[in-house]
Amino acid sequence: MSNTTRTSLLTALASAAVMLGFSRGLPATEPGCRPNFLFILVDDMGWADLNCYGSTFYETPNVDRIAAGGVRFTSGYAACPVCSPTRASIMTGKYPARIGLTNWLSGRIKKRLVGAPYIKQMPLEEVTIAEALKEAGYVTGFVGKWHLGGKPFYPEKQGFDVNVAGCHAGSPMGGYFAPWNNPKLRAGRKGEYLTDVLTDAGVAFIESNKDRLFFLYQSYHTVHTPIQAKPGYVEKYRAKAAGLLPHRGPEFLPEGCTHTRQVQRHPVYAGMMQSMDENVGRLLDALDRLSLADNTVVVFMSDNGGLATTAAPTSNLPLRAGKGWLYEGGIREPFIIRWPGVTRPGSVCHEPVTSTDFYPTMLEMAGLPPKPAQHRDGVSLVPLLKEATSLDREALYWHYPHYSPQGGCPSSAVRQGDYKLIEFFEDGHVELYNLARDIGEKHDLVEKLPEKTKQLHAMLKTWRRQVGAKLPAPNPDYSR
Ligand SMILES: [Ca+2]
Repeated sequence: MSNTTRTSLLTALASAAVMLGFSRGLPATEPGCRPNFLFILVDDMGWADLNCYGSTFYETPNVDRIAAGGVRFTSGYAACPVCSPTRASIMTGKYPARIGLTNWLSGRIKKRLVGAPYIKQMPLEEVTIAEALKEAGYVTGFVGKWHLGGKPFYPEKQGFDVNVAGCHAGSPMGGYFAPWNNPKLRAGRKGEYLTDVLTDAGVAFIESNKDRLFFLYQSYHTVHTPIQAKPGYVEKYRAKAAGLLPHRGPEFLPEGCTHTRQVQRHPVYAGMMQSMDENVGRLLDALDRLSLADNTVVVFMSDNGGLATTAAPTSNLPLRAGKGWLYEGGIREPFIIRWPGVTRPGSVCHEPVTSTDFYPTMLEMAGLPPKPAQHRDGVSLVPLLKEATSLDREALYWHYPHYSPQGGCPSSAVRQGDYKLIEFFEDGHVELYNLARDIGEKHDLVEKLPEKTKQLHAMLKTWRRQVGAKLPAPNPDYSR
């Protein structure tokens, strides 16, 4: 065989390999279709905070661009009403109760009960979604808030090739304006805004890996406290709020031992939302500019409900309560997936889905085999993204056996179809709601539907046994 013939043959074989998707060492189920992933997680943002979910005060044209090109889920949930457990559920595909990480790191409030014991880091034994994709040839980047353990458990120990800013802390160390004090982030220049700097890192990661398969997990600290925005934006929204008609009815209503905000018009929070949205736009623009958008899946969600009680910068209405509670305001999230060439632009899905589902979904999108040890709680959403209308799943579950700083009490919940039952551990009472008719959870159906109540309560108790959920205990030092 002549050198020319051999070269032609090798070139032809290489082209065929690329067409068949073997170019990166593993076969894809759909030739040449293995996508990049840009996963954008926002902290503490509420279900009703985006224009595409109904907000008329905040301005989010860029996040709305993701929804316009993909599927917007109306019943997308976080696996927990506080930070760290939901983050662990995304990384592991498991319910927080199954891995024993059920509270934010590291909080423990005692009242009538002592919160259940929980682990203080995501175990290294878990095969994270980053490890699974890295094993398949993806370069993996983490930018922003981690909050899943100390140094031995940082992102670089959990499958990420690059870690910018990911550390033990749950809030920006030193606030949103430089100087900050983050061991994994360069010193900021005076006046620099954290959300902008994290996007610089995300865009740099995309640019330097534009010729490789990549998974970028862009995990913004915003819109978590401290509520701090650029002064110009604060002025803009102060003027906007002043121009609104007075809010009809009270601005706050009682919720347990606290109160819930009933209207969105906090100018500083609105300024944070604008910075968040602009920076999401910068990431999307980078994908467009580098001609990567058509082969990049974009996911957008928040890790728990909006902060609507206690400090209360936002309102999750029509949902009840907010971060730290198992009412819908604490767990229902903006949940958007854009998969170019697959998702029908601007579509809406009402099937209940949750943060444990990303793990099996992303593996299937990448044409990778399932990992049965990790896929114990999540379900792949690929059928829904391809226009199926429902999933084969019995129910969704939550277990938050702790008091939250926002007034939430130790509780568990189950949602099956339109019905949701919440069990409160302090006094053992349960509440039942029909979310299709009563999204605001105002009408408790326990007395009206005793059989349904019994059935869901039994399912919840069985599930807790199956996952080894730990329960809170009486507090011997408690006195009224
Ligand atoms: Ca959070």
